[in-house]
Amino acid sequence: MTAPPRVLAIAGSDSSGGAGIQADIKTITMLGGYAMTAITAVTAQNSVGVQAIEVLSPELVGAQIDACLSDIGVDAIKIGMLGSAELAHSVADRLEQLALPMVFDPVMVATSGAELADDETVAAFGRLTKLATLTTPNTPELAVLSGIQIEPGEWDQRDAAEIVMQRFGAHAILAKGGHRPGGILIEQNSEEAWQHSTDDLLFDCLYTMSPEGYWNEWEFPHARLGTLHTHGTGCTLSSAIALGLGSGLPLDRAVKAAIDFVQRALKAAPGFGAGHGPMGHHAVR
Ligand code: PXL
Repeated sequence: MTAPPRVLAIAGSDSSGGAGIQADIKTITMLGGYAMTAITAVTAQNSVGVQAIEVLSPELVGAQIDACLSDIGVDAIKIGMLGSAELAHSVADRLEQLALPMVFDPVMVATSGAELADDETVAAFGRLTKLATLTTPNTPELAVLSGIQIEPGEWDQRDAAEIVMQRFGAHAILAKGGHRPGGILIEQNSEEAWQHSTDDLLFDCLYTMSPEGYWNEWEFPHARLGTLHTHGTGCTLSSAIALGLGSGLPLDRAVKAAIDFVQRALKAAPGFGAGHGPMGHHAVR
């Protein structure tokens, strides 16, 4: 039996199990990997909201990372919620000493629950964006990182990705289309629930810049599924990509496989909770 890829998720805990480190462990495990964690923050939350957050100390987060690296070993890293600019800087200090595939999901949630988009955070996120093999912003996060407004229309998104690359020296950006308008919502559980035409598609776009300065881009069209239960999609996507990179897949194939996993987990959502409930990682075979 070949050894499973070892993936370290540096991210926050979601008590309700749908997002954060819990989504990372489920994703990595269901895809055949070995999941390890460095927990950055503990959140009390459920499908209707976040009730409390406490960010852990940089020392404790660093000790968790070192514990995994020094014994089990790590094939790829996923970075999610960091919760403070200070913690983001200290994680960047630690990761700058490593040469591993890294996927950075630039989650902007602060201890207060408010958006973390101040100058210090953007600077620290810039360092992580430069280090990462791939950064996976949604539209609001891409707007913060690039400093430009992103209106409907693909060109703004591409311009924003190019600015992030120039501003921070980033190598690759996956601009997630889920927050953008477009794509007809398909009613969940309706007759035609999982049948769709091209009108129902939305696009995740992967942009890369080679060290020699060559630009490349890929579009990944997929259905916008008519479901409330989207909690944890970003966490799931980024840890699935990290798993793919850790198992040696090239970036575009790791992204494609991860998008497929998210789609299948969305379709298998158990319908728990009164709000935006969890996906069905457990049922993706
Ligand atoms: O998807 C962003 C995210 C990341 N990390 C934690 C979260 C969430 C969203 O709920 O709870 C811990």
